Amino acid sequence: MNLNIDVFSSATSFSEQDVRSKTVVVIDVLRACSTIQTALENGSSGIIPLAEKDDAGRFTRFLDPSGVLLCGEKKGEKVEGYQLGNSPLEFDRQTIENKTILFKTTNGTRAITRSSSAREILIGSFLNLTAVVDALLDRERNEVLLICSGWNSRLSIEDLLCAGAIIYRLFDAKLPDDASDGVKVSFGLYEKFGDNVRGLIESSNHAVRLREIGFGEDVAYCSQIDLYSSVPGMKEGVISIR
Ligand code: 3SL
Repeated sequence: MNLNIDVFSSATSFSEQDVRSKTVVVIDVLRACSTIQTALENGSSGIIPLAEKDDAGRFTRFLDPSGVLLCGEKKGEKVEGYQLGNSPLEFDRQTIENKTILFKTTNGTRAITRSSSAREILIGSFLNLTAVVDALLDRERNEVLLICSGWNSRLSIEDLLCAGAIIYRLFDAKLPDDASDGVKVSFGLYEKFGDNVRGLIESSNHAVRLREIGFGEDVAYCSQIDLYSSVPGMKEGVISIR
C-alpha cells in the first residue's frame, strides 16, 4: 500500500509544519472525539472547536444565540456557565438537534485546532473505527498523521490503542517495513491488547480519573467499536459529518 503514516502521542507533540498538507486524524477516545461523533450523530448542525475559552465570543457575535450551545470541560467537569460538559451521554438528540456547538476541551479541541494547517482533518475514535479506516483507504496516496490527543502533554494509552487499531486494519495486520517508532509502538499495543479493547481502556489513567469524578458510564460508552459508520471532518473551522 502506498500510504505513508505516522503517529503523534499528544496534542502538543507536533508543530504546524508537521501537519501541513497532510491528512490528519485526531483521536481522543476519552472523550472529546467520542463526544463530537455522538453530537453529530444526534443531529447537531456543526461543532466549532475552540483553542481557548475566550474564543467563544468571536463566534457568538455572528450566531443566533438560540441555536448555539457552549460546551466543554475543565478537569473533566462542565465549565461553569457552559450549557453542557464533555460527556457524550449529555449530547442526546433532544438537547442538541439542530444546534451549533462551541466546544472547548483541554486536549481534544486543542489537538484539532493545532492541526489547522493540515490538508484535511478527520475525527477518530473507537466509535467510528471502521469508517475511519475506510476513509483513509480511499486516500491511498496520502501522507496520514494519527494525532493522539493524550492528556496534558502526556501519552494516553486508549488513544494510542485506537491509532494501533487503525494501522492494524489499514495494513492487514502486517507492520509496514518502513514503520516509524510511533507506528511500531501503537501497532504492537493493538496486537497485544486488541482482543480486550474495553479492558485496556477501563484500566487507563484517564478512565480512573473519569470514574473518580462520576463518569464511569462514559468510559464504557467510548469503548464501543463501530457504534457509528460516519467520519466527522473539519471544513472552514466547523466539524460536521462528511
Ligand atoms: O481533554 C479533553 O479533550 C477531554 O476529552 C478530557 S475529559 O475526558 O473531558 O476529561
